[in-house]
Amino acid sequence: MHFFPSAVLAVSALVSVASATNHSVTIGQDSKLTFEPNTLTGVQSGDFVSFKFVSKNHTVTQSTFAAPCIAKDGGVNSGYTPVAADATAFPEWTIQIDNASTPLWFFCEQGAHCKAGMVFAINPTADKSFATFLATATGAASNTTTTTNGTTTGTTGTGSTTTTSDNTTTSGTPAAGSGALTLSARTASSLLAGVGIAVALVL
Ligand SMILES: [Cu+2]
Repeated sequence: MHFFPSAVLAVSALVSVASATNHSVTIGQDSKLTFEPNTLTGVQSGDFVSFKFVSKNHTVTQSTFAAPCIAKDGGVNSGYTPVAADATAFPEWTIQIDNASTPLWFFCEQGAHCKAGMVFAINPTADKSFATFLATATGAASNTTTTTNGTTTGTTGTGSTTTTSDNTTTSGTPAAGSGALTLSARTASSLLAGVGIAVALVL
């Protein structure tokens, strides 16, 4: 019998390609202001994250841990993605994670959705937790509870759903294909340069 080392190499290359995972996130399930799930952990470099918009008009906009509701300079952005009430097909926006070694933070730019807790994180840590990110977004982190004349006021930080108008604001520029779609500072010489951050909006 002959042994073919090249066959072994071919198999190992296939395994490597097949290891990229696709993570799915649903946006606006049951017309709520939500990313479901709102946190992904264990995401690896090279993995894909697909966002499916199922109601209203939301965005997936990259931000920072310190400023959850402000678009990050040079960050990725799906742009406003409206979904008709009677829609039967739903837009999907997919990013490939170039560098999963640090947490990535996102929010919805629409109206007051972020302040209502419409935020999302990839690989949060103990130091930079999703709970803290959410509390910063909703303002719970900076508010203090005060007691005046026996009446306790202040925020609870529960992130409960706030009713807002979702159908009035449709401004904004869809960013698909804008060319500013890099999730990391990796250089062009990286292994993933060929695919880079692949972003696709599929209707
Ligand atoms: Cu939204």
